[in-house]
Amino acid sequence: MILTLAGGVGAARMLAGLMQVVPHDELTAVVNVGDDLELHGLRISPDLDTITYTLAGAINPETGWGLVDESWQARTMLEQYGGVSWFGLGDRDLGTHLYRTQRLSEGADLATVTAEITEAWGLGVRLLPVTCDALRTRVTLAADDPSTSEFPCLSAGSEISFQEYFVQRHHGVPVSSIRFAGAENARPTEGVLEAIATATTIVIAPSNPLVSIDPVLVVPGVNDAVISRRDQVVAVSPIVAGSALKGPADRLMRELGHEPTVVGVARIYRDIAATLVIDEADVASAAAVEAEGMRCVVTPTVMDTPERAAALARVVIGAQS
Ligand code: FO1
Repeated sequence: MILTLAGGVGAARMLAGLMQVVPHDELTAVVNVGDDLELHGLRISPDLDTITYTLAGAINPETGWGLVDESWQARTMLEQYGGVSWFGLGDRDLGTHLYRTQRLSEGADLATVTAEITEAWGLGVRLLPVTCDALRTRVTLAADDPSTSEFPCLSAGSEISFQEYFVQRHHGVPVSSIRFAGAENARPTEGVLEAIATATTIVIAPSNPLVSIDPVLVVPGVNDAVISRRDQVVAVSPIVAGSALKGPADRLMRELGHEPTVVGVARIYRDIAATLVIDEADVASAAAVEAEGMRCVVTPTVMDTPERAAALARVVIGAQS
C-alpha cells in the first residue's frame, strides 16, 4: 500500500499520477483538515473535496477547486442579499457540503462521510481525514492588512482563519505565526496510524509544508509514526526554483523563517523523510540537499500533464532508500 500525506492541489495531482501506476485499492491518502471551515451553517472540507473532485475527473479546471460545469445561482442570491460570498460555493459543490453537513448532523464522523462521498464518485482510493476532531489552521498577521477595501482592515497581530487569509485576503498579507487550533486534543482517524505503520512507501505530496503537511503531522501520534518509517518516506518538494507552483508556500516559508528553496524544504522534512525529490531546475542544489542528511532524487516534478504525473509517481515509488 502506498500512503500519501496530502494537502490540496499538489497532492491531488500526485495522487492522480499514482493512480496511473498503482492499483487504486493500494492507494491511501491521509488528508489535511486544517483548511476546513463552517460557512452558512455548512461543513466544508476543501482539501478532501479538491482531491476527490480531481481524482474523479470532475475538478473545475479554471480554478483548481470546486466542480467543473458549475453554476453560481446560489452565490448570486447571496450577493443580492449582501450575504457572505467571498468564499465561492458553486451550486453543484453545495450539494457536497449539504450532504456532508446532514450526515455529520446524523452522527456520522468525517471519515465515514468522506468514504460515502468517494464511493459515490467511484474512487477506489481511500481518503482518510487525518482526524475527525476539530482542527483548524489559524494565521496571525505580521502587518496591518490594507489589501481589501471590501473587508474590515485588520491590524498586525490579528488572528484569522486559514480561509480568511487564503481567500478573503488573497494570502496577500505577511504572516507572523501559524497555529493549529484543537491539535492537542485531536485523535488520529482510525486507520491512520496503521496505514503509516504498514505502507510500503509514504509519499509527502508537493503540498505546502507549513499549512498543509504540518497540520497533518501535528495530530498526536502521527509525527512519531512517520519518523519511525523515515527510510520509507519520500517527500516531493513543492518549491521549484525558489517558487511555489501554486499558492503562497514560498512566501510563507520566508515569512516564518525558512529558506524558500529545496534546501529549506530539506531542513523542514529531514527528520521525517530519508529522500527528497526535487525538480531538474534545482539540480545544482542536490549536493546541498544531501548535506542536510537526505537522499536527493532529481527529476521533473511539475505535473502539468497526466503523463508527467505518472512519471513522477514511478520515480517516487522507486525512490525510497
Ligand atoms: N479558493 C479561492 O481562492 N477562492 C474561493 O472562492 C474558493 C472557494 C472554494 C470552495 C470550495 C472548496 O473546496 C475550495 C475553495 N477554494 C477557494 C480553495 C480553498 O481555498 C483551498 O483551501 C485552497 O485550495 C488551499 O488548499
